[in-house]
Amino acid sequence: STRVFSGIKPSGGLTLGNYLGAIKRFVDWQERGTDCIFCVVDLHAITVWQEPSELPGMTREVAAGYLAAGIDPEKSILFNQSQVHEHAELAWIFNCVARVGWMNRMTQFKEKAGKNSEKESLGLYAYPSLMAADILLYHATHVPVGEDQKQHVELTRDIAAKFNHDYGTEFFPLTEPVIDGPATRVMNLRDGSKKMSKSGQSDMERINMTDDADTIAKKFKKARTDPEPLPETMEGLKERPEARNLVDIYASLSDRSSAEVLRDYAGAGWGQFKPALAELAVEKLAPVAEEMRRLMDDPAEIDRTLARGAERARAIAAPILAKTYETVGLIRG
Ligand code: AQP
Repeated sequence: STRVFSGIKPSGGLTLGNYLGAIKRFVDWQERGTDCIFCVVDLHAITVWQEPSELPGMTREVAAGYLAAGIDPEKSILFNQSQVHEHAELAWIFNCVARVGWMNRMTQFKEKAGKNSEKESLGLYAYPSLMAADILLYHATHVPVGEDQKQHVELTRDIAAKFNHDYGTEFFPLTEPVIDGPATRVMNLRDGSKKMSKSGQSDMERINMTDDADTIAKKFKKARTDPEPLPETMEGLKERPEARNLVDIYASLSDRSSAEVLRDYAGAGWGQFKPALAELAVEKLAPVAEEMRRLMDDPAEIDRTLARGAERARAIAAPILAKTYETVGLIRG
């Protein structure tokens, strides 16, 4: 049967990319009645340095983002990864299944590490193996993610297949990445060749879910574009990454396709389109941001929600880890 798992790293404030590429789609899965597990993947966040005094606040902000956008902790399981120690344990088993050569092909590591990869943490390198554990610990069948995570979900399939093959079992499912909708790769507002990231250098590159109306308007106004007006068809957006990005964002926020948005705005200049986009973004994000602030005013309540979710998660995870250990031949007293 279908089970969805996905996660978000508390490595900074949530962006419009996380919202459109991930959270908004998670809510759709939940509303379709699917069995869903959503995680704040704090063990992933510490693959790069996180200030210990700031990490709890960022973890709560991601939890608040999920809740404010419509994840219902009664319908879905919502928790933070480090409270279910089975994630780290299964990741170790997968470190022994995955091959070094597989990790070497991961483009996200190459992008994050740049030329000086010797100075990166071993955790950053092994990140996809922990991600495979996150997913397979629940025998998840579908993982909705943004385009940037596709390669990692494919690696999860490779790890599952090799485990199954090596141990002569069909224990782990071959999970499907689900990458759909018009905003699977929201781009940086100042450089249409890079994706919008929480940890990108300048705040002007991204829309944060908690930005106020003036900030959102200012960021879209200053967003880089070309001088041409909007074309009539999608064909006309080819080779225009910045224009394409803003149209895709508009489409995703309004639950329409990019082609439909172009039908309304064909021939419009940026002086017309950008304010309309800012207004739409404020209309959609302001209520979510307000609810996030309300939730973050009561950190103890967020912590209780995460702890309850962790208990429910562990009830699924513990027997799957126990069976894995037994399969591998590890004695359990
Ligand atoms: N720009 C994006 N467009 C669409 N989807 C995106 N996602 C992230 N950025 C975009 C999706 O959000 C989910 C959570 O991502 P993550 O927090 O686990 O890690 P990430 O992909 O590395 O996100 P960031 O924002 O770029 O974080 P930093 O800067 O810390 O590395 C995933 O489903 C992801 O695809």
